[in-house]
Amino acid sequence: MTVRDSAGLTHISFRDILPRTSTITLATNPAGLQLTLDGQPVTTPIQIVSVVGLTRTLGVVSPQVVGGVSYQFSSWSDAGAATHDISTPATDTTYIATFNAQQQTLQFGAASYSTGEGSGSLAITITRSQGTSGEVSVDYAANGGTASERTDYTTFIGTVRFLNGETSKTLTLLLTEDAFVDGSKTVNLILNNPKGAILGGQNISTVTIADNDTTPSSANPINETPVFVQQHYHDFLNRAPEPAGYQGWQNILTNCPPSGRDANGNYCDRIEVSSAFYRSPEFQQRGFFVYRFYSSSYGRIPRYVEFMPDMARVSGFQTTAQEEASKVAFIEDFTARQEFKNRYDALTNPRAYVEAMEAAAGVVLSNRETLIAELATNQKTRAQVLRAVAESAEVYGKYFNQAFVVMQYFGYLKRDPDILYLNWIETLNQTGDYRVMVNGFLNSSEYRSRFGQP
Ligand SMILES: [Ca+2]
Ligand SMILES: [Ca+2]
Repeated sequence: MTVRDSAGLTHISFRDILPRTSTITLATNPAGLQLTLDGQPVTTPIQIVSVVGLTRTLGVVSPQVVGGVSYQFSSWSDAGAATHDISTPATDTTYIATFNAQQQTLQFGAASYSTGEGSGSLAITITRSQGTSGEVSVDYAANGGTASERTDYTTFIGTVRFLNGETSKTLTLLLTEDAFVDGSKTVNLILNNPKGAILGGQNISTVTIADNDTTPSSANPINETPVFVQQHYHDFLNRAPEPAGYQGWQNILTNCPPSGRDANGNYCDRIEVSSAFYRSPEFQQRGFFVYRFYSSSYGRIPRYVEFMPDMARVSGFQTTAQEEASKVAFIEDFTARQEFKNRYDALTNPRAYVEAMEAAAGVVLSNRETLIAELATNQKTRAQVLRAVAESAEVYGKYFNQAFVVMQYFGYLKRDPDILYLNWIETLNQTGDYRVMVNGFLNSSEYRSRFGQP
């Protein structure tokens, strides 16, 4: 301040002006969410020293998404509106904004579906609401109803994943054409085990399949070429046929001479077409891919109930990138299962881990030392090493015939193998001739009775 006397002389003196202040603390419940102070975003908790009596504006960011969860503003501890002014109090004061977590919801797109037995397939929708950020997943399955998964539809079980931003996914219920006059059938679908989300109210759905047969018939639909080809897509690739492939296989069968061999002497009959589904790159890279994780980890065949949901994760219409992401997610799930953890979690030594898989699979890996070194130096994760073993030439070669036989049971008969499967493996290993085996399954009354009179 400056002091001036009557003669005009001045004296300048400095004094600190110390206003009265208090500390304002801003916090949220749950902790750590964003708020605004005087219109500027702040991350809580935060403390601000403010002059007593000064007006400050408290506000909220709502909704806000943290860790895939959407948070909605509920209330302030001083009962103010979402955005409201306060006069800085004389004493230190805490203001807490309470938010409600709004979980993402997964449910069926419809409470019921209806279709006809001859329609081949039915699209089932799963929707995501209350937010679309992050990756979430849910298991789905057919669970009861009057329809049978041997004669009316293809085993329907798996996990559906929503990537960041995806709001709906379509599953396909594959339908079986039969000759039975058995009226409408129902399939109850359920969702369970949601991850990163909760189930919506519509977590069950009922499918009604109308019969298309009115007169008992001794003709078996599997004798019809279109039905035969379609059923192979269902049973071996777990998907509906795409038009070009569907027509292509029908043409091969339609044009195949009675001898069963084409002009070049190559087989073109039902046995050959049927076996082509197992030998197809699509099956090899998907169905046989998941199969080999059981070979590599446990040296055992998968059970039907294990194999079908695993195969469903990687099958269907997927781009290369989607298929790769599905495979990575499958491996993550596989290695988190109790059987795998019981067997491998204790084997923290890289050599012990790799050699245990070698022993389980009963192979000698040509790249064993490389895998051990890559695991030891963190160039590969444990899951990636497992995948490398499953994709090794040794495991592929050793289990090709075994999986071929097992898939005869899974694909044609929709069940686990019986003890005879060992004989078939021995025959295949000795002769390399799959035609006798495929012929046997195709013409078995167990297979044919899925569709009509055997
Ligand atoms: Ca029918
Ligand atoms: Ca029918």
